Parts: sequence; C-alpha cells; structure tokens
Amino acid sequence: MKIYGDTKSGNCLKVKWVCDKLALPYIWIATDIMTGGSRTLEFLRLNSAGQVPVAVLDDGRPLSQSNAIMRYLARGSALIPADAYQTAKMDEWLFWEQYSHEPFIAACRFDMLYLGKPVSDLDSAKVKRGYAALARMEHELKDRRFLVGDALSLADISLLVLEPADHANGPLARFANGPNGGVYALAWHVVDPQATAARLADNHTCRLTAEPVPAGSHYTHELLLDGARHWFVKG
Ligand SMILES: N[C@@H](CCC(=O)N[C@@H](CS)C(=O)NCC(=O)O)C(=O)O
Repeated sequence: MKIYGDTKSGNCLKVKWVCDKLALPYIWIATDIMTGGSRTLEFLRLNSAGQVPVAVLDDGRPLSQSNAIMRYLARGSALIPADAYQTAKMDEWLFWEQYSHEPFIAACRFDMLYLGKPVSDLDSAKVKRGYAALARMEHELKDRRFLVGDALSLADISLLVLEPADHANGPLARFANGPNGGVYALAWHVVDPQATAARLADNHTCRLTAEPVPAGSHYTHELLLDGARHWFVKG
C-alpha cells in the first residue's frame, strides 16, 4: 500500500498512526501540498479533491478522507469496537471531528505550521471554535482515558492534537495541563516514539529526545520530524 501524505498534516498523521499501531506495511509518498504536490494530474486521478491523505491499495484502488482510510485499515482490529453501539459512538466522534474540530484546530495548525503565522494573526473565530472543541474533549475525558468505552479507538486517534513546540505558548497550549494530561496524553497510546523514529529515519530527518522541554513545561518528550518539532506528554 502507498500513502500519499504530508507529515505536517494531522489528517495524514492519523492514517500513519493507524498503520504504525497495527504494523501495516506501507510506502509513504511525501506530498508537499504547498508546492502543488496534491494538484498534479497524477495526484488528481487518485483524489479529484486534490487533498492528502490518499491511500492507494496494493491493487491500485485509491481511497481518500482520513477517517474513511482509518476505518478501512483498522477493520477487524481492536481499534474499532466490536459492539455495534460502541462503533456508532466512535463514528459519532469521527463525524464531530470533521465538522467541529478539524476545521478549526487543523486550520490554526496550518496557519502556524505551514504559513508561519504568529498566534496573534490567527483567525480569532477559528481559535474560539478550536477552544470550544478542545474544552469539550477535556470535559469528556475528565473521568476516563478514552473517548469510547475503556479502550483506544479510532475516535481517540482522530482527535489527537499535536502542538508544535514553537507554539507551546499558543492558543491551544492551555489544554496541555488538563485532566489526565489533557488530550495530548493520548498520543502515547498511539505512537511508540522509538519505533516511529526508526521507521521514519529512512525517509525523514527524525530525532527523538527524552529531555524535559522546556523548563516548567508540561511536556516530557520531543519528536523532531522534518524539522518540525512535536511535543508529547507521556500519558
Ligand atoms: N476531510 C479531509 C481533509 C483533507 C485535507 O484538508 N487535506 C489537506 C491537508 S491537511 C490538504 O491536502 N490540503 C491541500 C489542498 O486543499 O489543496 C480528510 O480528513 O482527509
């Protein structure tokens, strides 16, 4: 299987994490959306929406939309609850993510990470809606570790938030100190950072440190990927 993606994109990382978690083999095709990588004729044949991620199955059939890809890849695994009601609850979160979380959180991340905008230049309406989404997650996770039932599911993976180190004081930072370490702590259920670093080392500049960063920060681990810094809290 091939995955066309950009490691700065949360939607692409969602798919990547599912593959890594389930040890599914794949070839990562780095696609730079800022230089038209998702607008070439070849790419548009795979996804006429011109967006990553796209998975191309071994028989050549393409599949887009991060949550659809995750759902396909994780079929039959523990990442999708066996119980029909619980599965529907997972889907409830996935739809909510696309409508009420991703358009705001991902948009802010895009502006900061891709366009290099300072926090002060972010669209305040989007920041506000992003806050609201994270606040709801914090509330839901107050007394439990997972969004659905008592096990990790695609809902948790879809709603993970990565906060680039450069924006640790940014609009989303205050959620890092939430109950259970906040939504950030979920990352550790999904990503084995050592294995991820080893896997990515072939195609990416990737370094993992376990030094406390920075002094007084809630974060305990740092992953450097293609020059972008991702911080994680060990959950
Ligand atoms: N709902 C889609 C969103 C995909 C999406 O917005 N992809 C962005 C990167 S995160 C992209 O490819 N943008 C390039 C463009 O729209 O030209 C999903 O979940 O896969």
